[in-house]
Amino acid sequence: MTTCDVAVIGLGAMGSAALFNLARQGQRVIGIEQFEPGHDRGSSHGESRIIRLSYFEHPSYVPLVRRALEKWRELESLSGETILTVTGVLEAGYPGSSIVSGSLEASRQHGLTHDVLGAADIARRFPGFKVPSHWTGLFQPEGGFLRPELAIRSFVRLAEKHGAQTRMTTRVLGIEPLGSGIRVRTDAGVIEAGSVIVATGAWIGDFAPALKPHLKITRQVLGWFSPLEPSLFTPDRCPVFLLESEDDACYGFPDFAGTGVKTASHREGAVLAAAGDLAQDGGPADEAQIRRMLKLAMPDANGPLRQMRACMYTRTPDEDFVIDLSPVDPRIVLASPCSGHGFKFASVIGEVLADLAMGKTSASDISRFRIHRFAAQS
Ligand code: PYC
Repeated sequence: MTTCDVAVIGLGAMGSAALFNLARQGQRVIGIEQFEPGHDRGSSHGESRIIRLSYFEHPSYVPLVRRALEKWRELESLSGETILTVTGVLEAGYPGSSIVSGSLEASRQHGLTHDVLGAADIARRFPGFKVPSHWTGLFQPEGGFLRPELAIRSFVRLAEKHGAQTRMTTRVLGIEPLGSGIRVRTDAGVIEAGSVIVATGAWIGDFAPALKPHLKITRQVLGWFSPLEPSLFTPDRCPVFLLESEDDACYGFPDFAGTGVKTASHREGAVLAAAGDLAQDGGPADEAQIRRMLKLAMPDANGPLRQMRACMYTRTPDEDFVIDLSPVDPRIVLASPCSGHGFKFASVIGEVLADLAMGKTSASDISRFRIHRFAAQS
């Protein structure tokens, strides 16, 4: 049997970052991943993820995202890779848009740089956007996009450089608290760890049965479109965007890689019974739904479809994250149901998880993400 200080189950966004943070602090750490780092069967694939500071979901996320930004810059400097591209983020919507009002509130509370824009201002400043005349918007210059697959592979590579062991294409069959540690049974042998981080994304219910009834796994389809006017959608002219109409909320990215403008709905997709049910089966109904927002607000991006990809959100009832010690055993740290907006925080969540697994209190405020908030619903 192999022993270690910490075993990290799941080397996606959060797990790979935790592995790196533990290894660089000299912990004997083993990372276990059922596929390969940067795989396309979970929640962190598809070329790009948003980072934004004026956080419409709640102003209390702002300090966390500030720290995440610092940690992404650190990853870039240690890995020599370009992980973060600052394009600014444009949010626009109908008069009742909670994206625009929430973002404005977060900006004001935290003194973040932002511009409030009307529909005509938006068209002047970002000519790829022709939003309905009654919409308003907000531009935050500090946001942009991250490269998820590259980030995950960089974390794993740096962790291995610091001595982390990894077990790829290895399935965890069960975790069992013992007096001496936590036993992790895999299809390639048994590991005994002082503590365990479970960062398995949509698979977390398999390891935390009490959490499972509170989670919903949804299928979300991303589409890439060749713009009709390509010059309007390069990263220097087209920021990352979130758009909210009366019946949909979409997000997307400029064409930064010659692969097209990528966009998707943030609204709840079809519910999957299990994470393993995700298939790459985007079809005409998905395409039609994505195109509705392009037609409404970005007609010059509404060109030929290049590709569609499906990924998963693991949603909590309040759409906040779960980052906490397991109620079963405090040597088990649970993380990662991130309700579709978690990737940007992976760099700081990795730091938080490493602290929790080493029995420390995190310097970041994670009180919003406690498991006991679901107790009333049990
Ligand atoms: O992570 O900011 C985000 C996001 C917004 C919509 C989908 N993901």
